[in-house]
Amino acid sequence: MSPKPRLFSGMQPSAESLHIGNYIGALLQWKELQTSHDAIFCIVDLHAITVAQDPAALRENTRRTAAQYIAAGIDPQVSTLFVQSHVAAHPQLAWVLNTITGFGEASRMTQFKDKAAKQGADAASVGLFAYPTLMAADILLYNAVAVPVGDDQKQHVELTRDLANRFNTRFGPTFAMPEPMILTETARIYDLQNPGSKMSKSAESTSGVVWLLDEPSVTAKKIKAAVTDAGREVRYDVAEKPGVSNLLTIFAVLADRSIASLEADYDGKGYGDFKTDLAEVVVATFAPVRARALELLDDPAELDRVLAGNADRAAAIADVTLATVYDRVGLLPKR
Ligand code: ATP
Ligand code: LTN
Repeated sequence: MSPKPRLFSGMQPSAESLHIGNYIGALLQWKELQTSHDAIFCIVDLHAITVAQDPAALRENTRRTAAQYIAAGIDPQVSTLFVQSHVAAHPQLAWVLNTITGFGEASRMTQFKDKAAKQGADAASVGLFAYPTLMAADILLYNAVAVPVGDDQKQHVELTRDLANRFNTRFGPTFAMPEPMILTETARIYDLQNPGSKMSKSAESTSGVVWLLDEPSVTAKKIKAAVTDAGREVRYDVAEKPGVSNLLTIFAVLADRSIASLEADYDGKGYGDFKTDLAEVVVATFAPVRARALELLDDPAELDRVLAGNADRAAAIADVTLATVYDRVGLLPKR
C-alpha cells in the first residue's frame, strides 16, 4: 500500500472563537481529508504575532483554537495537530528561505500590500513582510504535497513552489513540490448582516458573525435576524439575492441537502419558516461542537499535554528536513 499523501494546513489563533465560515470553509473539509491524507494541522501563532497581539489573549486564543479544531472533528490521534511555536524548525527554515527570497518578490505579495496599507507603511513590521517565507517553511518542512487554503492564500503557495524549486536547483533535490487545494466558491460563507463581505474573525461588527462558541440562543437569534433580500422567494441567486443565497449555502452544507431540494421545500413559504428551520439546523450542528470545546477547555493541562505530544511528532519530521537543509547550504554541524 502506498503511503497517504502528506497534507499541511494552518489557521491563525486570531480570535476567541472560530466562526461558521471557518468551520464550513476549512474544518469540515479538513475533517474529511484527514482520512485520505497524512494530515498535519498547525495553529500558526508565530504568524499571528506579525500584527500586534495582547500576550495573555494570544495564549488563551491558541488553546481555544486547538479545542475547537478537536471539537469539530480533527482527531489528534489521526492527524498531527500542533502549535507552530512548539517546533523550532519553523522559524529556523524560514530564515534560510529568507536568504533565497528576493526583496522585490516578497514586495509583490498582495496580502502584505493590503495589510501594510491598512497599518501604514511605517507600522508594518519586517515580520509581516516575511509572513510568506514562514508559511513556505511550514509547508516544506513536512514535504507536504496538498495544501488546502482559501483563494487569498494561493499566491503564498505559488511562492512556496518557487522557493522549493530554487532551493532544489541551487542545492540539490530537497523539497517536494506542494499543490494548492483551493476551496470551492460554494464553501465561502458571507456575513449575515453584510452578505457582500465574507464572514471574518476580524469583522468590525460581529452581529453578522456566527461564532462556534456562541450560546445556542444567540446563534438562533443571529440566524433569524440575518438580512434577507427584497421579495419573499427562497431562491439561490447570488446577484439578486445574496443574503438568501448565503443562507441556502449554509443550510445545504450543514443538512447535507441540495440547494434545489431546499428551494422546492420552501416554495411559497416565505423567509420566516426558512430561517426558523435553518436556525434549528445550525444550533443542532454547533451545540455539540461548542459543548465539546468548552469541556476540553475545562482541562487545559490535558489539552496542553495532547498538543505537546503532537508537537513532538511534528518535530521528528521537521528536524530531519532542517538538518538536510543546514547541511546542503553548508552550515557547520555542532558535534
Ligand atoms: P481574519 O479575519 O483574521 O483574516 P478569517 O476569519 O478570515 O480571519 P482565516 O484565519 O484567514 O479566517 O482563515 C482560516 C481558514 O478559514 C482558511 O482556510 C479560510 O479559507 C477559511 N475561511 C475564513 N473565512 C471564511 C469564510 N467566510 N467562508 C469560508 N471559509 C472561510
Ligand atoms: N496564511 C494562512 C495560514 C497558514 C497556512 C500555512 C495555511 C500559515 N501557514 C501553511 C496553509 C499552509 C491563512 O491565513 N489562512
